[in-house]
Amino acid sequence: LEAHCASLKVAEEKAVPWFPLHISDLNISARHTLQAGTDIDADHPGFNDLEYRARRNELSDIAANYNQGQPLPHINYSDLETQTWGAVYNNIKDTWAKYACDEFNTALPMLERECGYSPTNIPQAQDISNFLKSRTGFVIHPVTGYLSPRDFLNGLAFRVFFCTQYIRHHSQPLYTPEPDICHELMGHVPMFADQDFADFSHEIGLASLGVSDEEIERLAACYIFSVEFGIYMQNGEKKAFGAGMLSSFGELEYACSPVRPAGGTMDWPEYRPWDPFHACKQKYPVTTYQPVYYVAESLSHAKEKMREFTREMKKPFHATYNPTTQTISVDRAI
Ligand code: HBI
Ligand code: FE
Repeated sequence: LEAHCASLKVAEEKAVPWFPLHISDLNISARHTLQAGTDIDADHPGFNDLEYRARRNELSDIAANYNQGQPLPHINYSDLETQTWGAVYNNIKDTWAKYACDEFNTALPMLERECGYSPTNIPQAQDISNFLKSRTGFVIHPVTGYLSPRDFLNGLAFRVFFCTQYIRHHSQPLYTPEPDICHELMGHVPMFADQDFADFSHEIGLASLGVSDEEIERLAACYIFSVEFGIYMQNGEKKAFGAGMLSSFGELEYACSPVRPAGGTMDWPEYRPWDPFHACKQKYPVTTYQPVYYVAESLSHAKEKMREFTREMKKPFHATYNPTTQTISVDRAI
């Protein structure tokens, strides 16, 4: 611990931004929430619902008291919460069969079998974490809400997925202004069960440690156009691997359908070949469908391209992760 504190002190003196060195440091990252579950805005569908807000506070407290390595808190979801989950699940499941990538559709039946994924049950974080750990080494750490891009990406370096536990408001089951359990469990979790995807995410995480705010911004854009909105070509057809689409029936159809819905007014988005050097500068809206998607050739191709990008980033050091000791090592004094 002393050595750890000393190196952090040196890091501060040389103006390398703070970053976690041991997995337990993620307790600090997790508590840096930008938007805690408790401070939802006036335009949030649950803003005037006191019962909903009390529930959010309750789940926030549970996440805020969690420490890395402890058993994950079991949440007793109410019937209303489970119905909201079911509305999202039933709305999207047929579209997964059509437009989700193979890796997603391979993981889904395993999650149904081993973790209780179904329209009538919200799966528990501990079951998912055990499952992912055995497949790709990823584990779940509960958070109260949206983290800064830096804190969020830093977690990936330890193969930790910061995951919210609350659910969107029941009045608008197909809409959420923030990440919620439907987005995390339906969008992200199945992809973390794939080795190439897990390695891809880990790569972004390692590249995020100790870099400047400008580099974080570039990396976060790459993350958005891959982990959140990535597409790749599978046998000549567009398939989604991004969680933003995999948890939204509307955007999944919009981004991957080979035709526009009859009589609809939807324009085509623009499709560009996956190139992190380009995607890192691309702006993205947060409240509408994406006007631009980057399309990779495969997950391993997406990963190779990402590696070229992270190799050329301005980094204070090269970081590696030792899963046995759960520590980060850097290749020179900082
Ligand atoms: N925080 N809790 C949480 N969940 C996310 O999915 C998330 C985040 N912070 C940033 C983020 N995602 C990304 O959009 C990038 O900015 C890294
Ligand atoms: Fe997400």
